[in-house]
Amino acid sequence: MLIKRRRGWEVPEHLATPEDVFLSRRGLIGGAAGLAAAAVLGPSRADAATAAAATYPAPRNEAYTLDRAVTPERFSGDYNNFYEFGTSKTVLPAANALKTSPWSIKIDGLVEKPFEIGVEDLIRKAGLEERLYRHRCVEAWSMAVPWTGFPLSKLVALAKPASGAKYVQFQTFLDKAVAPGQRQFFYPWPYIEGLTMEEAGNDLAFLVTGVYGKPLPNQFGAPIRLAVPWKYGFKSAKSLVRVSFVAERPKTFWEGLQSSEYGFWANVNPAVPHPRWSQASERVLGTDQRVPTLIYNGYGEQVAGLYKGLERERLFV
Ligand SMILES: Nc1nc2c(c(=O)[nH]1)N[C@H]1C(S)=C(S)[C@@H](COP(=O)(O)O)O[C@H]1N2
Ligand SMILES: [Mo]
Repeated sequence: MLIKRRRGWEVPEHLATPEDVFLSRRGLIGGAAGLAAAAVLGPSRADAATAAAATYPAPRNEAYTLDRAVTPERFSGDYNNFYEFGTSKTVLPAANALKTSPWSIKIDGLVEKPFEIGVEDLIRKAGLEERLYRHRCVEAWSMAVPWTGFPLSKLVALAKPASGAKYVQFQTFLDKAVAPGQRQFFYPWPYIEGLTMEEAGNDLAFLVTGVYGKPLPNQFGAPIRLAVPWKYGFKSAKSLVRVSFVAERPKTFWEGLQSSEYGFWANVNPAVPHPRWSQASERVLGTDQRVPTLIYNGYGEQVAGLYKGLERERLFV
């Protein structure tokens, strides 16, 4: 995402979308990924990697369908926003420096009892499913991906929030030694995002641990990130280390940087332009097409009710 000048989508586009790439890969992944991991990692880490890969692909939840082709991984996996690893879209090599296992998340704030839980443990408790979701970046590009994960509401239930909790705050890891972007003091690290409790309880709010039928590659926000598909992509914070239940609205990363352009609510709305560009349409990654953007990114039926009575808020910035 950009503060000034350059616009993310003004990048030359190329190549067409083969719609069968993802489907053909699915059949292979369970066995092949484990074997490949064993070959690359050697015997000691191979067992853990094989165990993790064995839970993928997870069963598809058919309630979440798409109106468009799944974006092939070679496009979505090499065009990422992950400012911890730089401001270009090519963060893949740098992001691979992040060690994502073991990894645990702190659950704290207004909860019955704060605790820390390993991602593997969390996955065992919550279970995994696959959902096809659209993703709409505020920069007006989009993709459609098969995320694997579990509803955020399951983590909320484990956390047992107190009645005073009004918001859920998400925090990304902070480690200047591995994340060169975090050495730039201009940014208000760590990356913080937030949802209201009601938003967090909506079934669409999803914690993601995998994509394309396998554990998340680092550039997508491994080992666990958020997906809130009715909001602009920056709400979907990556590589989470802490989830806090709080009484006050969190001060989010992008809001801290440029609140006139990136607010707390950030619901997708084609009729409300960004101060510097239109949000009426979007460029679909891996294609040369622009398609009309939909209110709440097409998820209005599920989420519009969350905003009744909040009409005076800046819901779409
Ligand atoms: N920690 C962190 N989370 C982040 C970002 C980031 O820079 N850092 N970028 C956001 C933005 S702007 C988008 S569009 C999505 C991109 O997700 P993707 O790279 O998996 O497509 O991640 C979001 N989550
Ligand atoms: Mo974004």
